[in-house]
Amino acid sequence: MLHSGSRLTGASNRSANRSCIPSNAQHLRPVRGAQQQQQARQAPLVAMATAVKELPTQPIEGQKTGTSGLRKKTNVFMGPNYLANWVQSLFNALGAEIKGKTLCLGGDGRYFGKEASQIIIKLAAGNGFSKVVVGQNAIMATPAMSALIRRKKHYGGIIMSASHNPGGPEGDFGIKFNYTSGEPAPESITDKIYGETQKVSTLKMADMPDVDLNKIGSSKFGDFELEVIDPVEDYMAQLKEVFDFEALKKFVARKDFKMIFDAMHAVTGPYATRILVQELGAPASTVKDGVSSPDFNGGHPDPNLTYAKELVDIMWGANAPTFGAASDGDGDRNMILGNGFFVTPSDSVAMIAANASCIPYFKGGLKGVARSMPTSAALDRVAKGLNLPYFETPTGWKFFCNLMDAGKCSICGEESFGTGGDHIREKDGLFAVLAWLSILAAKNANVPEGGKVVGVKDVALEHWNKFGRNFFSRYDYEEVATDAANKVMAQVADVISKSPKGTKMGDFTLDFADNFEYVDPIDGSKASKQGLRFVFTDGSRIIFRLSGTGSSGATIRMYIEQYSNDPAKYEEDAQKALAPIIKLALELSQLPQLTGRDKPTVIT
Ligand code: VG1
Ligand code: CO
Repeated sequence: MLHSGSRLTGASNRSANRSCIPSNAQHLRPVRGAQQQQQARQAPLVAMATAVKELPTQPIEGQKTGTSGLRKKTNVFMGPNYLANWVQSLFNALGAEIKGKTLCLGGDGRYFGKEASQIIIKLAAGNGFSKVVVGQNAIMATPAMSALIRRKKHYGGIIMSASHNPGGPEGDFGIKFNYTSGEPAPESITDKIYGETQKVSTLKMADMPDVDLNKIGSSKFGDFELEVIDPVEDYMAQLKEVFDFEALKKFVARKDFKMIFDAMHAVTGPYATRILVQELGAPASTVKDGVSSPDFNGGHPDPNLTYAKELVDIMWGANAPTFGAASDGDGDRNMILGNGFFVTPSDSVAMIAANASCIPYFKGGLKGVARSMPTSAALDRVAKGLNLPYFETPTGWKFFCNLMDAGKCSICGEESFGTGGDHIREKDGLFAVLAWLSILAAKNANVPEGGKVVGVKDVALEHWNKFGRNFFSRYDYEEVATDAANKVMAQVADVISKSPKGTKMGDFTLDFADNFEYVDPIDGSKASKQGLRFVFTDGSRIIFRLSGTGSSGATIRMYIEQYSNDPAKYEEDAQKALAPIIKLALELSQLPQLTGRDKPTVIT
């Protein structure tokens, strides 16, 4: 049924508004002038879509963005006005520039995402966006959002995700904003949003019905347009510009090559199925747990050796595939495995950079590379070898984006299973998978089918033999009492304050110790207190940070790195090779005594 004035060009579902916004609207303020006001009297449903309700609200404490957006328990987000307050604060922070612009929307499919979308769409319309583009069923992987914003030149996007954190009513929900070049909002914006959350008083919501997010197409609500799109299309088009899909297809078709990709019941299921199975022709069984579910099947969609255990078992089992990979809740992380072999993310980004000529997009050479501070210096060694500029940034993808925008960085990565390139402005799980596939395809180009396939471990050994090996490990102590975690950090800071250059610590001699600070070389913005670090004269490092992505308690991250150029050691287990420096780190931090934890929750 079409209502007068409602130019319905696609799907629209006039179901009841079930948002948690209280219906005690104080003012009903027409925003589109007298004509619409006239219509408001004649056709209430249409008028609702063109009017804006101003709902009173009050600031809610603690809506501070962490490393990557605002993350809280789902039931907190579902509380009265919790989500709406943050989104309204975002729009207030962005100010007049949003008028008439297009906002993108989507998320990792976790519980509450669809309901949240309805609230966000109404707020976007009520605050002056002329259009919202939303992924079908409110789905949009994080890298896909970045690709969409860039390719279609949209104003920005809201991603509903708590990434690798568990989902569901008992799990976490999250939200973040990506800006015009597809990048996670820089701190200048997130600080402003937080400021707005402390004074927000009015929610501006378009008075329109809930929309059908299942059907692809456009709907109009007065002047406001909503378009539901295929969430894979732009992303795949982007990847096709980066990789040689024909060459990858040929490689995947080899009978002596098998791969497996674990989507962990999260957002990459439909993406991996389209790209790996439909485009590259891999068998359907290549994608493991490819059907996304709102609570990730009760799992923890974090692609590491602990939470992706099923994949690990397959890759260490009999008849293991040559290549295995996994991605996280929102599709921006990746884990790369070979047959019985784990590539640390720090090594992975270094190896991709060293082999970048296997990827058409990088054929002209790399502009530069960058890594987050706790990430091992394996990438620096490649940069030195290739005579490339390289950068060390704080933890969090947003810090890479100015470098990429300024044309100073082509490939970057974080030790936390994040790898990416300047084709978009987010870390990109499937990019890493296709990058490794491209490397393997190139290394096997001259290996006849049935010959000895060059595998992931062969690529790693070749790399270490050229550059040496940066042994690396991260210990995560999750859900530590905040007090105890603060004590550990205070203890480490205390040791730092008493340790001048030259101090002997175990077998190591201190070069310097500090709390990492970064001055962005492009805009001069400063980020301080980004991690306590000990850097030794041989390049070995011990680093402590508190996580900024958790929703309750504290997570302590301890990062350990030691370099070796002794070929006899290259195949040694990292935990064994690093045992003395790990012992030193635990001693100087007094972590076991202060937290009561004798072992970490996750070892990478
Ligand atoms: C963690 C990682 C960091 C990453 C961030 C977001 O942050 O350490 O490298 O950028 O998660 O990743 P923290 O503050 O918990 O250490 V994801 O996949 O959430 O978007
Ligand atoms: Co993620």
